[in-house]
Amino acid sequence: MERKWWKEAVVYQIYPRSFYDTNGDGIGDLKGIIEKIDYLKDLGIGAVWLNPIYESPNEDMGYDISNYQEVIEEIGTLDDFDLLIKKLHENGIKLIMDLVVNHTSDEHEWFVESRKSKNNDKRDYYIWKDGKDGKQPNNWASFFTPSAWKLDEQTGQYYLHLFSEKQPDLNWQNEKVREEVFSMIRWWLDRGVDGFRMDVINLLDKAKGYPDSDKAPNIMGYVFDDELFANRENVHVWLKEMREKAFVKENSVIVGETPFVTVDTAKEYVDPKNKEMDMVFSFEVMDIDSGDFGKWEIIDYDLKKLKDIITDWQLGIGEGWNSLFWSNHDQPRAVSRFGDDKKYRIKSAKMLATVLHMLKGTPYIFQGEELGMTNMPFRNIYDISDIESINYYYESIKAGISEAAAWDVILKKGRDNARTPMQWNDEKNGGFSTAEPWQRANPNYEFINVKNCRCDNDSVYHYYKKLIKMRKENEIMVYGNYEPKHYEHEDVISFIREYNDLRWLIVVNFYGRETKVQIESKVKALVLSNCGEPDIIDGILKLRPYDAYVFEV
Ligand code: TEU
Ligand code: CA
Repeated sequence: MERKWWKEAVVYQIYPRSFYDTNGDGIGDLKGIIEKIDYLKDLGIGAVWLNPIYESPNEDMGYDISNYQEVIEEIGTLDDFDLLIKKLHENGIKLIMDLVVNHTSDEHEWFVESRKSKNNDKRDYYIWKDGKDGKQPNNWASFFTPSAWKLDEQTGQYYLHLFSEKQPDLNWQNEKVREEVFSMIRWWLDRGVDGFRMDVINLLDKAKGYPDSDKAPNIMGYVFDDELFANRENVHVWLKEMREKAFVKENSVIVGETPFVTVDTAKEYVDPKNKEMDMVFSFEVMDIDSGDFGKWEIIDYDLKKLKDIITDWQLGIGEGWNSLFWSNHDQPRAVSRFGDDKKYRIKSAKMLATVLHMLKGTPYIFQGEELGMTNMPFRNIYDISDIESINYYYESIKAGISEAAAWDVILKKGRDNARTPMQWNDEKNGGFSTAEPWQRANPNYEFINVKNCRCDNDSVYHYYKKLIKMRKENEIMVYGNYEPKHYEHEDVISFIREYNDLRWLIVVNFYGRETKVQIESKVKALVLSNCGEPDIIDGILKLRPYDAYVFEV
């Protein structure tokens, strides 16, 4: 297995608007990240993934870019950016930017031009179609709105938007579009960027001729059929072209954000000999509790299903490499979703951290996860800024879902849960800003915050720090083989990592009830636990709620 910096590093995801505000406007900024580099350094992470900082009208919080080569004013300037890179590098931290090239903002000059007339020279930068029988060109649903098409009065044609109406999809069939994107990537790499996380990169190629889907429509009457817009043939062609023409800088990393991939489809993206991408984010774990209506329908699942997904990816990625994460800016807080954010908050957050760092792949920590930050007690829909949640709320009520039911899903799954301010201390707004923050801080900043965590050796923070340090000192955590264990056990996640002659056994109790496991191998030493010494009698390990152990066996 080839050694790479991005296999060895732990990546820390920063959502800049909510990280740290230095100029008192309630919005986190690049200067704020610079001020907190000591914090990142102390935590020990090797790379930062920065959510979009480009010029944007913020319809979708920066995922609607109106200028790829400028920093949005409220977050900073290109000078701040250059300084940030310089300081990160001085501290041995790499920078991965977030790039959104499946779509732009409708305020991007390309689209402003494109919509002007049918023969504008940028017309073909986007996907324009005539309507069918006075309706949309086809029955496709979008992620954020009922239909994926919007009629533009000016020319009487519809444009495709897989996300909001203010996020028109770029036409990747057009070679000029690809050249523009590649040269922009080279421009950022020249500035010192170490790689990109590429937003919905597997959606670039849409089904030829834009046919109707023959699958069943959703409650809004449209069809969300990923087969018609995800993982299609040309994505691979264009990714190869991109790697070759844009990623001219050696060792720069490409992490694809790829909804709807399975390990089989992912393999093709990350197999090193294909020269496409280095890692992808899979959402199979994130979708585990979602029903037919996507994330908006929450269903029960059992641990077996979670283990099946994890094991499929661990064993099936081949020569490729996995990304590991429990949460990001689109997901609820990890401890609230997969642990217990009340009685066992600290313990269960550490259990999740153990799994995250002990599996094979690169761990991604979402800001605040290392404190055990929780979901937000939003009061009502007026507390919500996220377009996805807001649109879902009104559209689903229109379609007959009760207000209470719609609100309940937003509380549990809404993206704003992840986007509340980072909790630095117990002062006003958790020390994030002296002004009213763009998103209200979670009131539990009074006790969940960086300051408290740092002076408490038993905190979630110190546990993360320890795991990150262990990764640097123990190659087994990076390059060791993975082998599932105790697979049929209903309460535990367990596996072996093996490297040369060394074997580590990981056993965690995923639930808040007691359980036990028969350990077959002889335990030589305790490597790590979130709960002190193990209770093993006659090979039987007793586990209290959320206990997590790593043994040398
Ligand atoms: O998300 C892509 C994506 O698939 C989302 O629909 C995701 O599954 C959803 O937000 C989960 O609720 C990326 C970005 O991460 C997201 O923030 C953007 O809104 C989206 O692309 C459009 O650019
Ligand atoms: Ca600010």
